[in-house]
Amino acid sequence: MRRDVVLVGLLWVLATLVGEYVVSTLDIYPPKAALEAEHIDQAIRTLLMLAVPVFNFVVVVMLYSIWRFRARDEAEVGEPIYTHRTFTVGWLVVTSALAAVLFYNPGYVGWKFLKSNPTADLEIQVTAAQWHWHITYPDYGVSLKSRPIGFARIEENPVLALPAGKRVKFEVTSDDVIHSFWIPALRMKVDAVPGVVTTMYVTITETGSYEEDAVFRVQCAELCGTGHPRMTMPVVILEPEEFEDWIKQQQMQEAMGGSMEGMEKQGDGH
Ligand SMILES: [Cu+2]
Repeated sequence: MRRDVVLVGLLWVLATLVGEYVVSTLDIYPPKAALEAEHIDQAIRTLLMLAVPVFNFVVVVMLYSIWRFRARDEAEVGEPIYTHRTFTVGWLVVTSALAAVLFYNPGYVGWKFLKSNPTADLEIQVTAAQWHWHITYPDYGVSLKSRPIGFARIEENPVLALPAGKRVKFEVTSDDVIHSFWIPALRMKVDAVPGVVTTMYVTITETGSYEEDAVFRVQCAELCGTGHPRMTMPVVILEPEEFEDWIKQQQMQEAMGGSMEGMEKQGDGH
């Protein structure tokens, strides 16, 4: 038995070293375009690094037991095991300690970072409804409205433009059920709740567009009915000067009563 414990211990250490190497070097993270995104990816990395030893312990003990203690000829019922106090208490203490570490960081530290700076260069209002987004730039009198056409034809929807290097405040609400406003490239997401305005601050760092990567899109992230996956629209992040040009273009279009009104007529009449 002692030999088994030593062997399992060695296998566990080996599997953990390999696992830690993989999760700390493997780049599974899609393009990111916000300061907050760095922190969120780092939080996922931390979670994986703490999960590796626990996961490997369970898997190594299980596989070793299946291999070493399997019934070879005739199956017989072994001695019953009632409890192992040291192991039970040890397991509880170690896993609780790991959870406590996570509650503090990235939990509390990350939450404080996301909430610590309520200033913004630009304000954007977002109203969700089954199944479209209504986006308004109140400082510029520009508004956009998506239609529920989904991922395959996402390019037919108006584009949500954001300026790189600026801090943006999103004020989010809903006209009907709970939705969730999510831009994967920013890694940030906030629920859209009817009767409540939720806020989300994001510091945009990089330019990018939907053509480059599908993470540059708005996506509803709270199941809200049959049209839920179709609540999507492309995002483009522009240099500030290009963003100003984009705004002027939108203002001109709106002044001409052009595309926007046409789009609303084609919409579902919301
Ligand atoms: Cu939804």
